[in-house]
Amino acid sequence: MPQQTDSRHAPATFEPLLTWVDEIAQLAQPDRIEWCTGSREEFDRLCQQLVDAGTFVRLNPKKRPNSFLARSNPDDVARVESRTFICSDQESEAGPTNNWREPAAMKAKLQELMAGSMRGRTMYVVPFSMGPIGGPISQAGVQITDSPYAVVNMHIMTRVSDAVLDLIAEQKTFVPAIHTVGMPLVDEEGNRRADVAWPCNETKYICHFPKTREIWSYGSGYGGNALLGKKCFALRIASVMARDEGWLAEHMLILKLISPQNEEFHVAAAFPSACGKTNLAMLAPTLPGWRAETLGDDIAWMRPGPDGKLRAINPEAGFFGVAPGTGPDTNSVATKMIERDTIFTNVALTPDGDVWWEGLTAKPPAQLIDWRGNYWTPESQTPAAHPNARFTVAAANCPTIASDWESPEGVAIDAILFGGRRATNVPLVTEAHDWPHGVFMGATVSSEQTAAAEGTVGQLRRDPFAMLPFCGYNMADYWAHWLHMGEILGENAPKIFTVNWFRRGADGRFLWPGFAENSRVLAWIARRTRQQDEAGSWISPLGLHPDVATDARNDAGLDVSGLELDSENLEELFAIKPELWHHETEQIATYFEQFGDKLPRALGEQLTALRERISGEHSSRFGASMS
Ligand code: OXD
Ligand code: MN
Repeated sequence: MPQQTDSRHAPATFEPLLTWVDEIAQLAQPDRIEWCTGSREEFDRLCQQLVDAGTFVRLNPKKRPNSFLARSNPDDVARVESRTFICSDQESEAGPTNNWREPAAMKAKLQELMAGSMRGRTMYVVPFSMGPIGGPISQAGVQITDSPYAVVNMHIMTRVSDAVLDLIAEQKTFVPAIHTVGMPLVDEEGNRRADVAWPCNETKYICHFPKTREIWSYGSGYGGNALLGKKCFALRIASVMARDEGWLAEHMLILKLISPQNEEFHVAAAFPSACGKTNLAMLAPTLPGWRAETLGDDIAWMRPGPDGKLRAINPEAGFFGVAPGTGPDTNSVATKMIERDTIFTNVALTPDGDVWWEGLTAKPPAQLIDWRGNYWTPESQTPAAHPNARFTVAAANCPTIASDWESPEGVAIDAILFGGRRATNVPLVTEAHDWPHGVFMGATVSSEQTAAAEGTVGQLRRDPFAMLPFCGYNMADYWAHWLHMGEILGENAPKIFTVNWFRRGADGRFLWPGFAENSRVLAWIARRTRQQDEAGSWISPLGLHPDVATDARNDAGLDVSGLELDSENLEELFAIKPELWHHETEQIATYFEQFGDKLPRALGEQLTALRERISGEHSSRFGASMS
C-alpha cells in the first residue's frame, strides 16, 4: 500500500516543496495524495490498477512478458504544439518561433482550470531525476499528476526515487511540474461520475514559465504533454537553465562508435522528427570491424567537463519510441528491446494477446483490434496502429546500451551532427570549417514536406537544431548561446557535420541506402575527428566532403565498397548546384529576417560568406580520388 497518503506526513523535508504540494492539493482538491518512491512494488501495483480500470490490457505473458497496451482517447494522440506556451515576461524572450503568453494571465487561467480538477482522484507526487541521481550534469524535478499512466511511464523514462527528495533537501532546488488530465470525477456539488479508460479534456495547455522554471500541463494524458521530464523539462526548461549556466540541453541522440582498432568515438546528433533518430541511436554497422553502442535516442545534456571537453549525458532512463516503422529490417535492436517489459500505447492487439503495428512484419495478421479498439483486417481502410503509437521501455533493456550510459560525468563528444530530410540540394555529408560555420549549419536545418505530410510537397520547414518545438526561449538568443559555447570550448570543441540520408535522384529514387549503411558515413566522421589534415576529403562551397571510392576500400574517404552504387549516383549524392543553392540562401535570408536585431552577427556573416562561395562556384565538384 502507499506509504503516505497525506502531505503532512510527506517523506520530504524541503519546506518549499511541501508548501508547493499543499498549495496544489488545495487548488486541485484530490481525494488523496500519494508520494511515489519509484519502487518495483509501486510500479506493479499501479500497472494492476490500470488493468483493473480498463486503461491497460495486460499482454500475453508468453508473447510479451510484463507488457501492457493502452489505447488513448482518439483526440489525445500526440504533443500539441499549438497548445504549448512559453510564458516569459516579454514576448521577445520567447521569440517568433514560440507561442507566448503573459505569465500572470496564464497562471490565473491555469489556476482557474486546475481548481477542483483532481476531485475524486489520487494526486501522485513523483520525485524524479533527469540523469543519474546526484550527478554533476543531472537535475531534480517533482511531477504532480493525477494520471497513474503518467506515473508508470515516468518510472521508465526517468529515475523516480525517494532518494531524489533527500537530494532536493540538500541542493535546495527542483523543477516543479504540475500535470492534470483535467477530468475530475466529482463535481462541485459532490456528484460522482464514472471514470473512463483514458481521461483527458478537450481544452489543453502545456505551459512553461522559464523564470520560475515551472511547468503546468492541463488536459492531455499523452506523451510529451504528460511525461513532463521529457520535452517540457529536459528541453524547454533545461534549455533556459543551460543558457543561464553555460551548458547545452539538446534534442540529440548519443551514439558510441567503436573502430576496428577499438578506438571509441561519441557522436551527438540532432534530427527533426520522422528522420529515424531511434534507428540511428541503435545502429548495427555494416562496415566490417565497426561496432556501435547506444547512449540515448532523444535528448543530450552537454557541459564542458573538468578536462575542457564537452561531456554529454542522456538525461532520460528509457525510450519513448514511435512503434510504426520499427521492425527487424529497420531496427532489429529496438525490435528485440521491446520483446518484454514494455508499455505500448495506440498499437494494435493480436487475437493471441500480442501487439502489432505497420512495419513490424511485411504481412499484417489476418485480424486485429486496432488502436481505437475496433475489429480490423488487412482490408480495413485505416491503419491498425496510430502513426504516433509509442513504446515505453527502460534503456537498460536495449541490447546495444553502452556500459557507461549511466556515467554521471557523461561521455566526451567528438562530433555533433545535424540532419534533415532533404530530397534535393543537401549532400550526404558535409563537415563545417569551424564552430560558427557549424552553428550556421544547425540554425538552417530544414526538412522537405513529403506527400505523406500536410503542406505543399517540396516546401521546406526550417527546424533549427531540431529544436523548433522545444527551445524555451528566443531561437536567435539560443544561437548566440551556441556561438558563446564554442568560445568556451575553444580547441576542445567537437567537429560539426551536416548529414542527409534522404537525397533522391531525378527519378525519385533514394540515392543512399540509409539505415545500417549510415555507419559508413559515421566511420568517415569518426576518422575526421582525429585527423589534422584534409586527406581523403574535398572542399565545396558548403564545406568538406569525403572522397568516394567505388571500386576499392578507401581508408581516408567514404567506404562505399559492396554497395553497388554507380559513379553517377555517387556524384548526384554530393552534387551542389549553384542556382539551387542561390535560391536556398535566399530562403535562409528570409528565414533569418524574422529574428531582426537578435540574429547573431556571426550568422549573418556566415550567410554572406556562403553566398560568396556559391557565386564563385559554377559547377558541381567531385572528389579527386573518385575512381
Ligand atoms: C519525440 C519527438 O517524441 O521529438 O521524441 O516528438
Ligand atoms: Mn524527440
